[in-house]
Amino acid sequence: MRTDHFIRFERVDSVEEAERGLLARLHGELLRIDAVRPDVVRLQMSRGGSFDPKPTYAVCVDPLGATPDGPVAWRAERANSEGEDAWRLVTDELVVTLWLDPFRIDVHRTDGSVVLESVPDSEGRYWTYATLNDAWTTRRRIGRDDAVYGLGEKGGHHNRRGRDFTMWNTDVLNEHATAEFRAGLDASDPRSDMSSTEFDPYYVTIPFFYQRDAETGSAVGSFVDNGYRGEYEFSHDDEYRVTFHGGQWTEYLFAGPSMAGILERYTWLTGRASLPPIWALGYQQCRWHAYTQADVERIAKRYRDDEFPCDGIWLDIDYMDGYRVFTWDSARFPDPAGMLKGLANQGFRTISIVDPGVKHDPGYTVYDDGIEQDVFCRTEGGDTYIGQVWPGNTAFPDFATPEARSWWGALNAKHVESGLAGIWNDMNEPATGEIAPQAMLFDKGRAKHERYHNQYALLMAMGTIEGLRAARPEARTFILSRAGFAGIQRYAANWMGDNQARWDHLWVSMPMACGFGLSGQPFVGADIGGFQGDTNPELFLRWMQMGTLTPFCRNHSEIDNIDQYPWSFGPEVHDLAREAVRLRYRLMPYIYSAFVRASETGEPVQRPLVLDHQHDQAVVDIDDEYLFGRDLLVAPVTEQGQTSRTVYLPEGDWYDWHTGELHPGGQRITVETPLERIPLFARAGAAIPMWTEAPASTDGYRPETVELHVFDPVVDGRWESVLVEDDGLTVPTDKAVDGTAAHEVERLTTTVVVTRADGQVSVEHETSGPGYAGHARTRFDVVRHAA
Ligand code: NBV
Repeated sequence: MRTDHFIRFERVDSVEEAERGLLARLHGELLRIDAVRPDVVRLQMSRGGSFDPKPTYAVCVDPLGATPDGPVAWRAERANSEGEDAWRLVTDELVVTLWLDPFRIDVHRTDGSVVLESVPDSEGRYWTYATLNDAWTTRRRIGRDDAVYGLGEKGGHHNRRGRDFTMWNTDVLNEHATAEFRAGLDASDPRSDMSSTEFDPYYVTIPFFYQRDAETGSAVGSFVDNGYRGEYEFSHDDEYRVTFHGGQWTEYLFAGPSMAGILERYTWLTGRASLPPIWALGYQQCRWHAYTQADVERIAKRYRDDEFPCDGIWLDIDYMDGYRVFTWDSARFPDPAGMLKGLANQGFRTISIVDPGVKHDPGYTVYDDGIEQDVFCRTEGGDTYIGQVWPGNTAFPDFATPEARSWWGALNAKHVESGLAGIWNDMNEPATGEIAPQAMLFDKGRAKHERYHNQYALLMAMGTIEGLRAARPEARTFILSRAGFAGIQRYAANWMGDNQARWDHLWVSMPMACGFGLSGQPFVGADIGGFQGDTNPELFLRWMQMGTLTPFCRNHSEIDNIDQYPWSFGPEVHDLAREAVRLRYRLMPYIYSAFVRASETGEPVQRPLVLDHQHDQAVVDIDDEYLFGRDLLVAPVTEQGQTSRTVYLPEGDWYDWHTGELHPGGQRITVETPLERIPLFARAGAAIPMWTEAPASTDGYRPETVELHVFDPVVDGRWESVLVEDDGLTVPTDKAVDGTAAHEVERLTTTVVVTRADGQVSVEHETSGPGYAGHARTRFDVVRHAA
């Protein structure tokens, strides 16, 4: 490639102090370096001399506004001693060095350790903008053994070091949507194989990652606030490269050194998951199938007859009239409201799919109204963009405009009036079938497709939430989304799309969920049993045993597969699957409390061992086991016929959940994996709150007793566990996404303190809070587990 296609950004012409940092001029562009928090800095480069004030909808606070740490102290310094021609921005925790010639940026912690070290390309360029393909690239140093985590929904191992990734929301199983990526790759590259666990790119884009230093265990973080197509290259020996094809360079750097701290700050910027209704944490029954109303009612009844706990019944695309969104097929569903009421009476919530594609069908009111209100995406020539999805020719709402979002929100609000409890958004990459989406313009034709492609699902969820909240301001909302962008956690849960009924796909759902969790999205789950292809009894059961210990727990499979209900594989599988689901329900107070924490601090529910044990070199690459909440360690069965497996137990002491046996941490042990159970361990010192029995559903379940399972510590120390109880359904506060609460939350918070001093264990618990409507618990039963 000829170098004159690049703007070289060689020299900084001038630097001045600005509101929160430095403002530099170079090559006709502006560069800003702002102190966001003492350990977070923002780097921004203009295009054409001006900054994009809102590159994406990811960031939901004013990054230069009030911070949880109070005012940010900073100063600017001119460094002009020998060999040094630079400006510095110094906070209490960071030193950003802006070198003037050649232009580059390095960032250190105040103790001198490296946060970011720029490296040049072969021609000495540190930061390039390629005019040829409208892309900017930056290169940084990375150690060969450093680990990389995050990037949201990605395939393969959770340590991303050694691989390259593309950021472009993609309908993974659609040959047309993936052809371009596959064509650009060698046939042997697993990223090009649609059934490989390393296929790339996926449905969701989150340009946020951690780099963990192999020598010190310290981590730094980077979030690029850019929705255009991007590439992260971690396959190079000593450097990594970040390229975005369009948009500006707006990057937040996090000094760490703790991954948990980085995640707290990242979720301060992009928001935390809204607290889900408790029923969304129950077991969910889904299947793509042309059901009738009678079929749905029969399935629901079977769950109750079998005393198999279940909270959610899901309706896929065939409930609609000819795939027209917001309609019902009246032949198959003669009385939707009656059906939904009947299901509700048995403690079921019903969730229906809503795709973005609106059938091009003059006479269909949603289409006609969309045309009338001018809320559909246009082509360059100003026509309505038409893609090919389920209904055939399809128009797409222009969610980049507030009008289209409000219009969509109102349609959703009307749709749920029939008694639906939640909305399932599919095909929102957006998937356009055989038609490439690039001709779909946004913002009334003013914005290129590329600017909003990766944000489409986020904007769709924003519109949906707006409508649901307006219709039922007191109710917590529930949306499940396939695609997403940074910040999607504020509005929706994500499932991991169309996986396959294979053991390696069961495995990959672990690192994928952990990648999501580390990237701000705690509410995730894979299709239990596997979506594509026929599952088998053993795979189904093992997947149920794992899936019931993941944040979102839904059985789902593709049309025309064999039946995949719990009762489809004979009584043994049924009963063991029911045991697994019952354990989830008994653990509900623990799971729910973990979600409360996620919504308040960003702390993930399902997470890799490295998050809580960052300095243990042994856990860096472990991704066949995970922590579920703070105190449970899950080691699923990932192979057919497996009768035992090894499990690494990190620091601490661990009780085998099933046998009660105690194992010191910091070692690898081998445990049996009989068909009845998968390895599960509780951390010594933990108090795990449980219901005494598994109800049929969470609906109206208000037990008088909650058990506190205390796992006696074997070394002296103090452990704290927190249980949060509230009604699980209403909005617990009128708090804004920035976390400020306007009044005391209607809930009860119980702190359990387990202490061991001189070999004596004591347990104390204290409950505070105003309580909540419907509260019935009168006692705790402390159940002790000792070695
Ligand atoms: O709506 C049908 C399916 C759905 O069941 C699945 O969960 C989505 O990921 N949908 C994809 C469209 C068809 C895919 C082949």
